[in-house]
Amino acid sequence: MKTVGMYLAELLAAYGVEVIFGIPGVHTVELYRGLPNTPIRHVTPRHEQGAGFMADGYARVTGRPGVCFIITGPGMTNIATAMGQAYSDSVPMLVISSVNALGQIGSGEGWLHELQDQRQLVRQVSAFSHTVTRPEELAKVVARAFALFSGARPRPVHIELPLDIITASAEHLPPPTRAALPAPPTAPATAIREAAQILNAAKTPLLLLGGGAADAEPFARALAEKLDAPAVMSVNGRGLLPPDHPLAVPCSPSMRPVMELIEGADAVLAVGCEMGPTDYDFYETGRAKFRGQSIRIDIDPQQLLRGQATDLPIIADASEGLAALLSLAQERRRDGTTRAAAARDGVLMGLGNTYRACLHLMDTVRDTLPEAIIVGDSAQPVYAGCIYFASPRPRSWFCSATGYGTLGYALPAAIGAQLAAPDRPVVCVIGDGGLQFSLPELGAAREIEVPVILLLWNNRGYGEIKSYMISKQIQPIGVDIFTPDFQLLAKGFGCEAVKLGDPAELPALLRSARERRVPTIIEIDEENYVTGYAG
Ligand SMILES: Cc1ncc(C[n+]2csc(CCOP(=O)(O)OP(=O)(O)O)c2C)c(N)n1
Ligand SMILES: [Mg+2]
Repeated sequence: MKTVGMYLAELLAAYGVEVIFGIPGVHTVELYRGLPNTPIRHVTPRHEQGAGFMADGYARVTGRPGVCFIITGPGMTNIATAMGQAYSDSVPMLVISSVNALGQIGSGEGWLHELQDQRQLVRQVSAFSHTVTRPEELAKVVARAFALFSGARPRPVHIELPLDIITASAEHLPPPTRAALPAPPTAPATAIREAAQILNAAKTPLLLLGGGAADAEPFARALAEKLDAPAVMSVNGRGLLPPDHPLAVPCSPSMRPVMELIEGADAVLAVGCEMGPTDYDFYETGRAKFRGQSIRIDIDPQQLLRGQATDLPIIADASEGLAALLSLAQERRRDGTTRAAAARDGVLMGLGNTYRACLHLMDTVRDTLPEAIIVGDSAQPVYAGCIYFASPRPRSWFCSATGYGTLGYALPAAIGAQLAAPDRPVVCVIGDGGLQFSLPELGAAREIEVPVILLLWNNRGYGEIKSYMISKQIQPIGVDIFTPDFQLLAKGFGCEAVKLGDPAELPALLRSARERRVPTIIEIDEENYVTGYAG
Protein backbone atom coordinates (compact mmCIF):
# COMPACT_ATOMS: atom_id res chain seq x y z
CA MET A 1 0.00 0.00 0.00
CA LYS A 2 1.23 3.48 -0.81
CA THR A 3 1.17 5.62 2.33
CA VAL A 4 0.92 9.38 2.69
CA GLY A 5 4.62 9.38 3.68
CA MET A 6 5.53 7.65 0.40
CA TYR A 7 3.25 9.96 -1.54
CA LEU A 8 4.97 12.99 -0.01
CA ALA A 9 8.40 11.82 -1.25
CA GLU A 10 7.04 11.50 -4.80
CA LEU A 11 5.33 14.86 -4.53
CA LEU A 12 8.53 16.62 -3.44
CA ALA A 13 10.39 14.98 -6.33
CA ALA A 14 7.70 16.31 -8.68
CA TYR A 15 8.51 19.82 -7.44
CA GLY A 16 12.16 19.26 -8.29
CA VAL A 17 13.43 18.84 -4.73
CA GLU A 18 16.98 17.45 -4.98
CA VAL A 19 18.05 17.13 -1.37
CA ILE A 20 16.40 16.76 2.02
CA PHE A 21 18.18 17.57 5.29
CA GLY A 22 17.09 15.59 8.31
CA ILE A 23 17.84 13.40 11.29
CA PRO A 24 15.42 10.46 11.25
CA GLY A 25 13.60 9.46 14.41
CA VAL A 26 10.84 6.99 15.20
CA HIS A 27 8.34 9.72 14.36
CA THR A 28 9.71 10.39 10.88
CA VAL A 29 10.98 7.01 9.59
CA GLU A 30 7.77 6.58 7.63
CA LEU A 31 8.69 9.73 5.68
CA TYR A 32 11.80 7.87 4.54
CA ARG A 33 10.10 4.68 3.26
CA GLY A 34 9.44 6.16 -0.17
CA LEU A 35 12.65 8.20 -0.55
CA PRO A 36 14.77 5.48 -2.24
CA ASN A 37 12.22 5.40 -5.09
CA THR A 38 12.90 9.06 -5.87
CA PRO A 39 16.05 10.86 -7.09
CA ILE A 40 16.09 12.89 -3.85
CA ARG A 41 19.33 12.79 -1.88
CA HIS A 42 19.25 12.75 1.92
CA VAL A 43 21.85 14.56 4.01
CA THR A 44 22.17 14.00 7.75
CA PRO A 45 23.38 16.92 9.88
CA ARG A 46 24.44 16.44 13.49
CA HIS A 47 21.74 18.67 14.96
CA GLU A 48 18.43 19.95 13.56
CA GLN A 49 19.72 23.52 13.73
CA GLY A 50 22.38 22.33 11.28
CA ALA A 51 19.63 20.91 9.03
CA GLY A 52 17.93 24.30 8.98
CA PHE A 53 21.14 26.22 8.25
CA MET A 54 22.11 23.73 5.52
CA ALA A 55 18.69 24.24 3.94
CA ASP A 56 19.21 27.99 4.25
CA GLY A 57 22.62 27.90 2.52
CA TYR A 58 21.23 25.67 -0.24
CA ALA A 59 18.31 28.06 -0.77
CA ARG A 60 20.43 31.21 -0.86
CA VAL A 61 22.61 29.79 -3.61
CA THR A 62 19.85 28.23 -5.75
CA GLY A 63 16.90 30.51 -5.00
CA ARG A 64 14.89 27.32 -4.45
CA PRO A 65 13.62 26.15 -1.05
CA GLY A 66 15.80 24.05 1.22
CA VAL A 67 13.75 21.11 2.50
CA CYS A 68 14.00 19.39 5.90
CA PHE A 69 12.45 16.34 7.54
CA ILE A 70 12.23 16.96 11.29
CA ILE A 71 10.88 15.00 14.24
CA THR A 72 8.14 16.31 16.52
CA GLY A 73 9.11 18.27 19.65
CA PRO A 74 12.89 18.48 20.20
CA GLY A 75 13.62 18.40 16.48
CA MET A 76 11.34 21.35 15.96
CA THR A 77 12.61 23.33 18.93
CA ASN A 78 16.12 22.68 17.61
CA ILE A 79 15.38 23.92 14.09
CA ALA A 80 13.37 26.95 15.22
CA THR A 81 16.50 29.14 15.44
CA ALA A 82 17.53 28.34 11.88
CA MET A 83 13.99 29.08 10.73
CA GLY A 84 14.28 32.43 12.53
CA GLN A 85 17.41 33.31 10.56
CA ALA A 86 15.73 32.31 7.29
CA TYR A 87 12.56 34.20 8.19
CA SER A 88 14.56 37.30 8.94
CA ASP A 89 16.44 37.12 5.60
CA SER A 90 13.45 36.05 3.42
CA VAL A 91 14.92 32.66 2.55
CA PRO A 92 12.61 29.92 1.21
CA MET A 93 12.58 26.81 3.39
CA LEU A 94 10.15 23.92 3.67
CA VAL A 95 10.18 22.20 7.05
CA ILE A 96 8.16 19.01 7.11
CA SER A 97 7.73 17.50 10.52
CA SER A 98 5.79 14.84 12.27
CA VAL A 99 3.44 15.61 15.15
CA ASN A 100 1.68 13.29 17.57
CA ALA A 101 -1.32 11.38 16.25
CA LEU A 102 -4.67 13.08 15.84
CA GLY A 103 -6.41 12.87 19.16
CA GLN A 104 -3.07 12.88 21.03
CA ILE A 105 -1.85 16.34 19.98
CA GLY A 106 -1.51 18.62 22.98
CA SER A 107 -3.13 16.07 25.30
CA GLY A 108 -0.52 16.59 28.03
CA GLU A 109 -0.39 12.85 28.54
CA GLY A 110 3.32 12.72 27.86
CA TRP A 111 3.47 11.06 24.45
CA LEU A 112 6.97 10.78 22.99
CA HIS A 113 8.20 14.22 21.77
CA GLU A 114 4.93 15.84 22.79
CA LEU A 115 4.74 19.62 22.73
CA GLN A 116 1.70 21.55 23.89
CA ASP A 117 1.20 23.17 20.51
CA GLN A 118 3.97 22.78 17.96
CA ARG A 119 2.43 25.15 15.45
CA GLN A 120 2.19 27.88 18.03
CA LEU A 121 5.96 27.62 18.50
CA VAL A 122 6.72 27.67 14.78
CA ARG A 123 4.33 30.48 13.96
CA GLN A 124 6.95 33.03 15.03
CA VAL A 125 9.45 31.87 12.43
CA SER A 126 7.34 30.82 9.46
CA ALA A 127 5.12 32.40 6.83
CA PHE A 128 2.58 29.75 7.78
CA SER A 129 2.32 26.45 9.55
CA HIS A 130 -0.25 23.82 8.65
CA THR A 131 -1.36 20.53 10.18
CA VAL A 132 -2.43 17.95 7.60
CA THR A 133 -5.54 16.35 9.08
CA ARG A 134 -6.59 14.35 5.98
CA PRO A 135 -4.46 12.79 3.20
CA GLU A 136 -6.36 14.86 0.62
CA GLU A 137 -4.93 18.09 2.09
CA LEU A 138 -1.28 17.28 1.49
CA ALA A 139 -0.91 18.14 -2.21
CA LYS A 140 -2.79 21.39 -1.68
CA VAL A 141 -0.69 22.63 1.20
CA VAL A 142 2.56 21.72 -0.57
CA ALA A 143 1.30 23.69 -3.61
CA ARG A 144 0.57 26.66 -1.32
CA ALA A 145 4.10 26.49 0.03
CA PHE A 146 5.65 26.53 -3.45
CA ALA A 147 3.32 29.32 -4.57
CA LEU A 148 4.68 31.38 -1.71
CA PHE A 149 8.30 30.53 -2.51
CA SER A 150 8.04 31.63 -6.13
CA GLY A 151 5.28 34.22 -6.12
CA ALA A 152 5.60 36.10 -2.82
CA ARG A 153 8.17 37.08 -0.22
CA PRO A 154 9.87 33.75 0.44
CA ARG A 155 10.06 32.56 4.03
CA PRO A 156 10.02 29.25 5.87
CA VAL A 157 6.85 27.17 5.69
CA HIS A 158 6.09 24.42 8.16
CA ILE A 159 3.90 21.44 7.35
CA GLU A 160 3.27 18.90 10.09
CA LEU A 161 1.89 15.43 9.55
CA PRO A 162 0.33 13.53 12.44
CA LEU A 163 1.81 10.05 12.88
CA ASP A 164 -1.43 8.35 11.86
CA ILE A 165 -1.69 10.49 8.72
CA ILE A 166 1.87 9.63 7.60
CA THR A 167 0.98 5.93 7.61
CA ALA A 168 -2.55 6.37 6.22
CA SER A 169 -3.34 5.11 2.73
CA ALA A 170 -2.66 7.38 -0.22
CA GLU A 171 -3.95 4.83 -2.75
CA HIS A 172 -7.00 6.96 -3.52
CA LEU A 173 -5.07 10.19 -4.17
CA PRO A 174 -4.39 11.48 -7.71
CA PRO A 175 -0.82 10.98 -8.99
CA PRO A 176 1.58 13.41 -7.26
CA THR A 177 2.23 16.31 -9.64
CA ARG A 178 3.55 19.84 -9.44
CA ALA A 179 0.65 22.28 -9.35
CA ALA A 180 0.42 25.17 -11.81
CA LEU A 181 1.97 28.03 -9.86
CA PRO A 182 1.18 31.71 -10.28
CA ALA A 183 3.76 34.00 -11.84
CA PRO A 184 5.10 36.71 -9.52
CA PRO A 185 3.26 40.05 -9.60
CA THR A 186 4.02 42.65 -12.27
CA ALA A 187 3.84 46.37 -11.62
CA PRO A 188 0.90 48.45 -12.84
CA ALA A 189 1.91 50.37 -15.99
CA THR A 190 0.78 53.71 -14.52
CA ALA A 191 3.04 53.30 -11.48
CA ILE A 192 5.99 52.39 -13.68
CA ARG A 193 5.38 55.45 -15.87
CA GLU A 194 5.27 57.66 -12.80
CA ALA A 195 8.46 56.10 -11.44
CA ALA A 196 10.23 56.56 -14.78
CA GLN A 197 9.20 60.22 -14.86
CA ILE A 198 10.68 60.80 -11.42
CA LEU A 199 13.92 59.02 -12.26
CA ASN A 200 14.29 60.61 -15.71
CA ALA A 201 13.84 64.09 -14.23
CA ALA A 202 16.32 63.50 -11.40
CA LYS A 203 19.78 65.06 -11.35
CA THR A 204 21.20 62.73 -8.70
CA PRO A 205 19.26 59.45 -8.83
CA LEU A 206 20.28 56.50 -6.66
CA LEU A 207 19.44 52.80 -6.52
CA LEU A 208 19.20 50.83 -3.28
CA LEU A 209 19.31 47.11 -4.03
CA GLY A 210 18.52 44.34 -1.55
CA GLY A 211 18.33 40.56 -1.49
CA GLY A 212 14.90 40.63 -3.11
CA ALA A 213 16.61 41.83 -6.28
CA ALA A 214 19.18 39.01 -6.30
CA ASP A 215 17.74 37.45 -9.46
CA ALA A 216 17.36 40.78 -11.28
CA GLU A 217 21.07 41.23 -12.02
CA PRO A 218 20.94 42.23 -15.73
CA PHE A 219 18.05 44.67 -15.20
CA ALA A 220 19.50 46.28 -12.09
CA ARG A 221 22.83 46.79 -13.77
CA ALA A 222 21.35 48.11 -17.01
CA LEU A 223 19.07 50.54 -15.16
CA ALA A 224 21.96 51.88 -13.08
CA GLU A 225 23.96 52.42 -16.28
CA LYS A 226 21.12 54.05 -18.20
CA LEU A 227 20.38 56.49 -15.37
CA ASP A 228 24.04 56.87 -14.45
CA ALA A 229 22.91 56.14 -10.89
CA PRO A 230 25.12 54.71 -8.15
CA ALA A 231 23.79 51.42 -6.76
CA VAL A 232 24.09 50.79 -3.03
CA MET A 233 23.86 47.06 -2.34
CA SER A 234 22.90 45.72 1.08
CA VAL A 235 24.61 42.51 2.23
CA ASN A 236 22.04 40.30 0.51
CA GLY A 237 22.10 42.47 -2.63
CA ARG A 238 25.89 42.46 -3.03
CA GLY A 239 27.17 41.39 -6.40
CA LEU A 240 24.27 42.84 -8.39
CA LEU A 241 26.90 45.16 -9.81
CA PRO A 242 30.36 43.58 -9.99
CA PRO A 243 33.35 44.85 -7.95
CA ASP A 244 34.96 46.88 -10.74
CA HIS A 245 31.75 48.57 -11.87
CA PRO A 246 32.13 52.35 -11.54
CA LEU A 247 28.55 52.73 -10.26
CA ALA A 248 28.82 49.96 -7.66
CA VAL A 249 28.62 50.91 -4.00
CA PRO A 250 29.08 47.56 -2.26
CA CYS A 251 29.12 49.27 1.10
CA SER A 252 26.94 49.30 4.18
CA PRO A 253 24.36 52.09 4.22
CA SER A 254 25.15 52.42 7.92
CA MET A 255 28.42 54.12 7.03
CA ARG A 256 28.47 57.91 7.02
CA PRO A 257 29.71 58.39 3.40
CA VAL A 258 26.92 56.12 2.13
CA MET A 259 24.38 58.00 4.25
CA GLU A 260 25.62 61.21 2.64
CA LEU A 261 25.20 59.65 -0.80
CA ILE A 262 21.60 58.72 0.06
CA GLU A 263 20.84 62.15 1.51
CA GLY A 264 22.32 63.84 -1.55
CA ALA A 265 20.04 61.95 -3.95
CA ASP A 266 17.07 63.81 -5.39
CA ALA A 267 15.39 60.50 -6.32
CA VAL A 268 15.86 57.11 -4.69
CA LEU A 269 14.67 53.80 -6.09
CA ALA A 270 14.81 50.93 -3.57
CA VAL A 271 14.23 47.43 -4.93
CA GLY A 272 13.70 44.23 -2.93
CA CYS A 273 15.27 45.94 -0.01
CA GLU A 274 14.01 45.58 3.55
CA MET A 275 15.99 48.66 4.59
CA GLY A 276 16.18 47.11 8.03
CA PRO A 277 18.25 48.64 10.81
CA THR A 278 21.07 46.07 10.72
CA ASP A 279 21.87 47.18 7.16
CA TYR A 280 20.76 50.79 7.28
CA ASP A 281 21.46 51.80 10.87
CA PHE A 282 23.83 49.23 12.31
CA TYR A 283 25.37 51.67 14.74
CA GLU A 284 21.99 53.12 15.74
CA THR A 285 23.04 56.65 14.97
CA GLY A 286 19.88 57.36 12.95
CA ARG A 287 19.58 56.39 9.33
CA ALA A 288 19.92 58.54 6.21
CA LYS A 289 16.78 60.50 5.35
CA PHE A 290 15.37 60.54 1.84
CA ARG A 291 15.56 64.19 0.85
CA GLY A 292 14.16 63.80 -2.64
CA GLN A 293 11.41 61.60 -4.02
CA SER A 294 11.47 57.93 -3.24
CA ILE A 295 10.13 54.88 -5.04
CA ARG A 296 10.08 51.39 -3.63
CA ILE A 297 9.53 48.14 -5.48
CA ASP A 298 8.86 45.11 -3.33
CA ILE A 299 6.92 41.89 -3.59
CA ASP A 300 5.63 42.32 -0.03
CA PRO A 301 2.99 45.06 0.28
CA GLN A 302 3.55 45.49 4.01
CA GLN A 303 7.27 45.94 3.54
CA LEU A 304 6.59 48.92 1.29
CA LEU A 305 5.09 50.72 4.23
CA ARG A 306 7.78 49.92 6.79
CA GLY A 307 10.56 52.33 7.64
CA GLN A 308 10.65 55.68 5.89
CA ALA A 309 7.54 56.84 4.08
CA THR A 310 7.74 56.34 0.32
CA ASP A 311 6.18 58.56 -2.33
CA LEU A 312 5.56 55.71 -4.70
CA PRO A 313 5.18 52.16 -3.32
CA ILE A 314 4.98 49.53 -6.09
CA ILE A 315 4.14 45.88 -5.54
CA ALA A 316 6.10 43.86 -8.06
CA ASP A 317 8.65 41.17 -8.53
CA ALA A 318 12.06 42.86 -8.71
CA SER A 319 12.96 41.63 -12.20
CA GLU A 320 9.55 42.53 -13.61
CA GLY A 321 9.59 45.97 -12.06
CA LEU A 322 13.14 46.77 -13.10
CA ALA A 323 12.63 45.46 -16.64
CA ALA A 324 9.53 47.63 -17.05
CA LEU A 325 11.35 50.69 -15.71
CA LEU A 326 14.33 50.03 -17.94
CA SER A 327 12.21 50.30 -21.07
CA LEU A 328 11.03 53.79 -20.04
CA ALA A 329 14.26 55.12 -18.55
CA GLN A 330 16.09 57.70 -20.63
CA GLU A 331 19.80 57.32 -21.10
CA ARG A 332 21.55 60.32 -19.61
CA ARG A 333 25.02 61.14 -18.31
CA ARG A 334 25.06 62.45 -14.78
CA ASP A 335 27.81 62.38 -12.18
CA GLY A 336 26.93 58.89 -10.92
CA THR A 337 30.43 57.44 -11.10
CA THR A 338 31.90 60.37 -9.16
CA ARG A 339 29.29 60.08 -6.42
CA ALA A 340 29.76 56.30 -6.22
CA ALA A 341 33.53 56.65 -5.98
CA ALA A 342 33.26 59.28 -3.25
CA ALA A 343 31.09 56.97 -1.14
CA ARG A 344 33.38 53.97 -1.66
CA ASP A 345 36.55 55.94 -0.93
CA GLY A 346 34.97 57.53 2.13
CA VAL A 347 34.02 54.16 3.58
CA LEU A 348 37.49 52.72 2.95
CA MET A 349 39.19 55.70 4.52
CA GLY A 350 37.08 55.39 7.66
CA LEU A 351 38.11 51.78 8.35
CA GLY A 352 40.41 51.00 11.26
CA ASN A 353 43.41 48.72 11.02
CA THR A 354 41.69 45.48 12.07
CA TYR A 355 38.84 45.92 9.58
CA ARG A 356 41.32 46.77 6.81
CA ALA A 357 43.14 43.52 7.54
CA CYS A 358 39.81 41.66 7.61
CA LEU A 359 38.81 43.13 4.27
CA HIS A 360 42.16 42.16 2.85
CA LEU A 361 41.39 38.60 3.94
CA MET A 362 37.98 38.64 2.23
CA ASP A 363 39.41 40.17 -0.95
CA THR A 364 42.22 37.60 -1.00
CA VAL A 365 39.63 34.82 -1.01
CA ARG A 366 37.73 36.45 -3.89
CA ASP A 367 40.84 37.17 -5.92
CA THR A 368 42.31 33.69 -5.39
CA LEU A 369 39.07 31.78 -5.97
CA PRO A 370 36.96 34.09 -8.16
CA GLU A 371 34.11 31.56 -8.40
CA ALA A 372 33.87 31.17 -4.63
CA ILE A 373 30.71 31.39 -2.57
CA ILE A 374 31.62 33.00 0.74
CA VAL A 375 29.45 32.18 3.74
CA GLY A 376 30.04 34.27 6.84
CA ASP A 377 29.20 33.74 10.49
CA SER A 378 29.29 36.61 12.96
CA ALA A 379 33.00 37.39 13.40
CA GLN A 380 35.40 40.24 12.65
CA PRO A 381 36.14 39.53 8.94
CA VAL A 382 32.42 39.08 8.35
CA TYR A 383 31.58 42.47 9.87
CA ALA A 384 34.23 44.00 7.63
CA GLY A 385 32.64 42.19 4.70
CA CYS A 386 29.24 43.60 5.61
CA ILE A 387 30.77 47.05 5.53
CA TYR A 388 32.63 46.71 2.26
CA PHE A 389 32.97 43.38 0.51
CA ALA A 390 32.45 43.55 -3.23
CA SER A 391 31.05 40.20 -4.29
CA PRO A 392 31.53 39.35 -7.98
CA ARG A 393 27.94 38.12 -8.38
CA PRO A 394 24.71 37.82 -6.38
CA ARG A 395 23.93 34.79 -4.18
CA SER A 396 27.67 34.38 -3.57
CA TRP A 397 28.19 36.23 -0.30
CA PHE A 398 25.89 35.93 2.67
CA CYS A 399 26.21 35.73 6.41
CA SER A 400 24.36 35.66 9.71
CA ALA A 401 25.80 38.88 11.07
CA THR A 402 22.81 40.99 10.02
CA GLY A 403 19.13 40.53 10.78
CA TYR A 404 18.55 37.65 13.19
CA GLY A 405 22.30 37.39 13.78
CA THR A 406 22.76 33.74 14.77
CA LEU A 407 26.19 32.54 15.82
CA GLY A 408 27.13 29.11 14.44
CA TYR A 409 25.33 29.58 11.12
CA ALA A 410 28.20 29.58 8.67
CA LEU A 411 29.54 26.00 8.74
CA PRO A 412 26.22 24.24 8.11
CA ALA A 413 25.09 26.97 5.70
CA ALA A 414 28.35 26.50 3.76
CA ILE A 415 27.67 22.76 3.55
CA GLY A 416 24.24 23.53 2.08
CA ALA A 417 25.82 26.00 -0.34
CA GLN A 418 28.37 23.42 -1.47
CA LEU A 419 25.61 20.88 -2.13
CA ALA A 420 23.85 23.52 -4.23
CA ALA A 421 27.00 24.34 -6.21
CA PRO A 422 29.28 21.28 -6.16
CA ASP A 423 31.68 22.73 -8.73
CA ARG A 424 32.33 26.06 -7.03
CA PRO A 425 34.63 26.62 -4.07
CA VAL A 426 32.73 27.39 -0.86
CA VAL A 427 34.56 29.30 1.83
CA CYS A 428 33.16 29.60 5.34
CA VAL A 429 34.44 32.56 7.35
CA ILE A 430 33.90 31.94 11.04
CA GLY A 431 35.28 32.87 14.46
CA ASP A 432 36.51 30.51 17.15
CA GLY A 433 33.37 31.23 19.17
CA GLY A 434 30.96 30.68 16.31
CA LEU A 435 32.65 27.47 15.20
CA GLN A 436 32.16 25.94 18.63
CA PHE A 437 28.39 26.28 18.13
CA SER A 438 28.29 23.94 15.15
CA LEU A 439 31.64 22.12 15.07
CA PRO A 440 30.09 18.61 14.85
CA GLU A 441 28.77 19.50 11.38
CA LEU A 442 32.36 18.89 10.25
CA GLY A 443 31.40 15.24 10.63
CA ALA A 444 28.42 15.72 8.33
CA ALA A 445 30.62 17.49 5.77
CA ARG A 446 33.27 14.75 5.96
CA GLU A 447 30.69 12.03 5.57
CA ILE A 448 29.36 13.42 2.30
CA GLU A 449 32.80 14.61 1.14
CA VAL A 450 31.82 18.23 0.86
CA PRO A 451 35.14 20.11 0.59
CA VAL A 452 34.17 23.38 2.28
CA ILE A 453 37.12 25.59 3.22
CA LEU A 454 36.88 27.10 6.69
CA LEU A 455 38.75 30.29 7.40
CA LEU A 456 38.84 30.19 11.17
CA TRP A 457 39.49 33.64 12.62
CA ASN A 458 40.94 32.78 16.00
CA ASN A 459 41.14 35.44 18.68
CA ARG A 460 40.47 33.01 21.51
CA GLY A 461 37.09 34.24 22.61
CA TYR A 462 34.04 36.28 21.86
CA GLY A 463 36.11 39.19 20.59
CA GLU A 464 33.28 41.39 19.43
CA ILE A 465 31.35 41.11 22.67
CA LYS A 466 34.48 41.57 24.74
CA SER A 467 35.27 44.87 23.07
CA TYR A 468 31.62 45.91 23.35
CA MET A 469 31.68 45.24 27.11
CA ILE A 470 34.88 47.24 27.43
CA SER A 471 33.40 50.12 25.42
CA LYS A 472 30.45 50.16 27.87
CA GLN A 473 32.81 50.06 30.88
CA ILE A 474 31.60 46.61 31.88
CA GLN A 475 34.21 44.22 33.19
CA PRO A 476 34.50 41.51 30.51
CA ILE A 477 32.84 38.39 31.88
CA GLY A 478 32.01 35.23 29.96
CA VAL A 479 33.92 36.21 26.85
CA ASP A 480 37.40 34.73 27.34
CA ILE A 481 36.30 31.20 26.66
CA PHE A 482 38.49 28.11 26.64
CA THR A 483 39.89 27.61 23.17
CA PRO A 484 40.25 24.01 22.05
CA ASP A 485 42.91 22.70 19.67
CA PHE A 486 41.03 23.09 16.40
CA GLN A 487 43.82 21.33 14.50
CA LEU A 488 43.30 18.16 16.51
CA LEU A 489 39.53 18.47 16.42
CA ALA A 490 39.49 18.82 12.63
CA LYS A 491 41.68 15.74 12.27
CA GLY A 492 39.35 13.86 14.65
CA PHE A 493 36.55 14.58 12.21
CA GLY A 494 38.63 13.28 9.30
CA CYS A 495 39.19 16.78 7.96
CA GLU A 496 42.36 18.66 7.10
CA ALA A 497 43.67 21.53 9.19
CA VAL A 498 46.55 23.95 8.73
CA LYS A 499 47.69 27.09 10.49
CA LEU A 500 48.37 30.17 8.43
CA GLY A 501 51.79 31.58 9.18
CA ASP A 502 52.70 34.45 6.91
CA PRO A 503 49.44 36.03 5.62
CA ALA A 504 51.00 36.08 2.14
CA GLU A 505 50.72 32.28 2.12
CA LEU A 506 46.92 32.35 2.21
CA PRO A 507 46.38 32.05 -1.59
CA ALA A 508 48.53 28.91 -1.73
CA LEU A 509 46.66 27.37 1.23
CA LEU A 510 43.31 28.19 -0.36
CA ARG A 511 44.38 26.60 -3.63
CA SER A 512 45.56 23.41 -2.00
CA ALA A 513 42.39 23.20 0.12
CA ARG A 514 40.46 23.44 -3.14
CA GLU A 515 42.15 20.26 -4.35
CA ARG A 516 40.82 18.16 -1.46
CA ARG A 517 37.63 16.17 -1.20
CA VAL A 518 37.23 16.83 2.52
CA PRO A 519 36.83 20.06 4.50
CA THR A 520 39.94 22.04 5.39
CA ILE A 521 40.29 24.40 8.32
CA ILE A 522 42.74 27.22 7.69
CA GLU A 523 43.32 28.64 11.13
CA ILE A 524 44.24 32.30 11.23
CA ASP A 525 45.56 33.99 14.34
CA GLU A 526 43.95 37.42 14.45
CA GLU A 527 46.96 39.29 15.76
CA ASN A 528 49.30 37.56 13.36
CA TYR A 529 47.15 38.52 10.38
CA VAL A 530 46.48 42.11 11.45
CA THR A 531 50.14 42.82 12.07
CA GLY A 532 51.54 40.70 9.23
CA TYR A 533 49.39 41.34 6.17
CA ALA A 534 50.78 43.57 3.48
CA GLY A 535 47.98 46.09 3.02
C1 LIG B 1 23.05 32.34 19.10
C2 LIG B 1 23.86 33.52 19.50
N1 LIG B 1 24.32 33.63 20.77
C3 LIG B 1 25.04 34.71 21.13
C4 LIG B 1 25.31 35.72 20.25
C5 LIG B 1 26.08 36.96 20.69
N2 LIG B 1 27.35 37.09 19.97
C6 LIG B 1 27.50 37.83 18.84
S1 LIG B 1 29.03 37.87 18.25
C7 LIG B 1 29.61 36.92 19.51
C8 LIG B 1 31.06 36.58 19.60
C9 LIG B 1 31.49 35.69 18.50
O1 LIG B 1 32.78 35.20 18.76
P1 LIG B 1 33.63 34.64 17.56
O2 LIG B 1 32.81 33.79 16.69
O3 LIG B 1 34.87 34.06 18.10
O4 LIG B 1 33.95 35.97 16.72
P2 LIG B 1 34.83 37.24 17.18
O5 LIG B 1 33.89 38.31 17.66
O6 LIG B 1 35.75 36.79 18.27
O7 LIG B 1 35.56 37.65 15.95
C10 LIG B 1 28.56 36.57 20.39
C11 LIG B 1 28.71 35.74 21.59
C12 LIG B 1 24.77 35.56 18.94
N3 LIG B 1 24.92 36.47 17.99
N4 LIG B 1 24.09 34.44 18.60
MG1 LIG C 1 36.67 34.91 18.51
